[in-house]
Amino acid sequence: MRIDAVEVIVTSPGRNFVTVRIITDSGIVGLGDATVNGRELAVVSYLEDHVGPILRGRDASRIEEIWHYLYRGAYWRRGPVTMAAISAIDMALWDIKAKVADMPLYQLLGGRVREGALAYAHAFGTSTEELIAAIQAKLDDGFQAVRIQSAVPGLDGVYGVPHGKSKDNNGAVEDYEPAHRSAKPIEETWNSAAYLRHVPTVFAAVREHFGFDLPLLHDAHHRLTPNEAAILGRSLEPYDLFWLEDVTPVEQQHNLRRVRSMTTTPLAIGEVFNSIHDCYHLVTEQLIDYLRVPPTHGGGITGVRKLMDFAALHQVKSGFHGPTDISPVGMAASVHLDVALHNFGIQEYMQHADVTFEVFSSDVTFANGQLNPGETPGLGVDIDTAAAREFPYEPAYLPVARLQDGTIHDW
Ligand code: KDG
Ligand code: MG
Repeated sequence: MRIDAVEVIVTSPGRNFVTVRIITDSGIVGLGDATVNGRELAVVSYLEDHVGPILRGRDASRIEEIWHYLYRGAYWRRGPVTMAAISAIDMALWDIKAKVADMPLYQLLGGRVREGALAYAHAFGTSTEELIAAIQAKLDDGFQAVRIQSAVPGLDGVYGVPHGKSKDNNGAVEDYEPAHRSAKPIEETWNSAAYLRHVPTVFAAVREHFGFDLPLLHDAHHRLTPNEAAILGRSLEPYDLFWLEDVTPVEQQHNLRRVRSMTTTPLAIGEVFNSIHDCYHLVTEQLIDYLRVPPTHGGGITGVRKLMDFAALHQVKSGFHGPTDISPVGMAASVHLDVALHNFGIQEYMQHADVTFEVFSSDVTFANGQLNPGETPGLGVDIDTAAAREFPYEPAYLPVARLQDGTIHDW
């Protein structure tokens, strides 16, 4: 079975998505997610100008070889753009292989090891009362684990607490960089000292209201120094977090040594990683508990399966990134892995806007706090190419953070 064409579809139903469609000479088609939030068109060029032309005519069944052809066979390796392109090709080839086998993808990964994948929702509030109401709404929706983010007194906007009212972004319940937001990044202010003082008070109020059975998570979005991260981890220990995420910028893996030695709060990292080399020391030195790199950015099913098997040797579990900028195609890939990986931890699940499903269809279901991939052969997803054309690309960016004196701050 030969690859006839590699199509790249850019569409913005609620937000921008880049989807690869591999068409084979047998007529079987596979889908892959290549979305890199805020840098979408760079991946489109990589795929259309450099990957598609060298894949035409190749044997679509040789997934492992194609992975190495694109990764090892290229002089310029790694990086988010290259790896998102490889991820999408790999995902589409696994979709095809599972369709040929007439099995849902998770069966080719060894079959189920659990009945469903525990998912966590996002809850946010500009006040503690609003946050408590938002958590309750997620529990009412069936979630059994919640990430909580709160505005910080004195700061205009904090990432993770969407600007404007929820439900007004093209019907999105929650979204940080929706289509129509603005052609340039918005700017937010940041003050680590104010944040470090405020967050423990939020957790105290939430634990007081909901008790200790509810798994709670929190994301620091890479904003802290190792020492600040250690202070935060220690101050949150009484509130028994499921995890504390992305405490420091990611370039320096050794940053986590200080954090780890100072606090027993579980740590998660890796939504911006794209290869095993980004987290080798984090894993082998057991500096983290959960690894966040999803199949959309970590080299597809092939890349992330290897990464998670390696992590399993060091008791590190998965917690794949699952915001709305992972398309329904990428989400399906994650959920197939979630039910098949022994060292699954939890799955992030930000629900897409209704308008997203005017373009994509997906067999992924959510019930009793868990996600399931469905039984359709392949990934269980499809894209309506005519509907996709109705939602043209619009520039949309992640915000930029500045300190109150104007200095640009870390992501
Ligand atoms: O593309 C980046 C966003 O999806 C990300 O910042 C959201 O931190 C995030 C998360 O944990 O989902
Ligand atoms: Mg995050």
